[in-house]
Amino acid sequence: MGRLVALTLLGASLAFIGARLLDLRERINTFREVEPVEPQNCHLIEGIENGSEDIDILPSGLAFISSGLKYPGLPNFAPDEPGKIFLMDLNEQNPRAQVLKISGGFDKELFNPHGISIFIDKDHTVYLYVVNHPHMKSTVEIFKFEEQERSLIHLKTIKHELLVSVNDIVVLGPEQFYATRDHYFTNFFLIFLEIILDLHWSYVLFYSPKEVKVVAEGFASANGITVSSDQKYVYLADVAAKSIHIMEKHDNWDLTQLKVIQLGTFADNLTVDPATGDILAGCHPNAMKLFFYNPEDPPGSEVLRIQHVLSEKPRVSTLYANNGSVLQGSTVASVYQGKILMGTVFHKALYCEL
Ligand SMILES: [Ca+2]
Ligand SMILES: [Ca+2]
Repeated sequence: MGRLVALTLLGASLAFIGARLLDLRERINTFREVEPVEPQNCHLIEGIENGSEDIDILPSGLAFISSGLKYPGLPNFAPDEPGKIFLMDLNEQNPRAQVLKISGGFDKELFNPHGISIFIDKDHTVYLYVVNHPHMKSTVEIFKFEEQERSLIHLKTIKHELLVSVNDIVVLGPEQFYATRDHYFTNFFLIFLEIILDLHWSYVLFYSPKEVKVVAEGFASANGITVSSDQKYVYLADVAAKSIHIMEKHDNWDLTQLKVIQLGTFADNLTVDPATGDILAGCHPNAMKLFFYNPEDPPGSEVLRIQHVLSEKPRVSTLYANNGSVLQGSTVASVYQGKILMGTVFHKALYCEL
């Protein structure tokens, strides 16, 4: 009798896992291919070969690019090279990427940069906040940008027990930021379970030296985060749910959800077009190709523009789409005066004129 019960339980478990795996195959867009869309005058950025996961641009047109991310389960073509921050001046005729020197008491060998966010203080000092994964842990590094010297001075490392599996941040005040936790678990096997069971245990955290709290939760995998130009709304990409959440920001930093925009593609990082207020989303069209990398059939890239974000009917259009022949695994797109810069998890970076 005991054996019969055990066999029945085993059979039921296998059937359940099988059904979840079949469901997962659909959820990760296993069979999706993209139709190409390419703006004019595009070229790959020389010198960026190992990722450009996140990009943030100063109002003056200087772009910061985080490069060299090592993330469990995703490819990296230079596993022994530390990560870097590149700078590009988008006012130049042919903008080139240069590596920013880093000084201060900071272990550059362990630099594993992920999401980034610029903060400009009242005295116009520019700070770059960078999500870092030394030894696959999560910290937030604060750097001061020295424009003349083209360098970053490391000022501080922020750690907190709730700053776990951090993907992206958006800084809104001195040491005040929202951060996304993309998975609840940190163990690779448990992350896999979290994905196949479609657990919604990921959240958005508010951090300040005085208070740290979860301000929005229930996401499958909270990834890119940014704010509207007037700083009244927070935009969040739930990458695994293929959606963008529009949330209202309150004086006490709490967030309440206003609406969810379904995309049908895996939105990674989000930026706002300063000229229009539109959201730009760097997306993964097919997550299967991203996680099971095959150079013969690589993951593609897709950049969406979402207009009229706060209206009844936001309009979603495709700015860029490629099957991986040019750009693989796009994560972000950022615009400046008719130019667009697109980044990737582990591949190159593309610059186009719109
Ligand atoms: Ca970011
Ligand atoms: Ca991201």
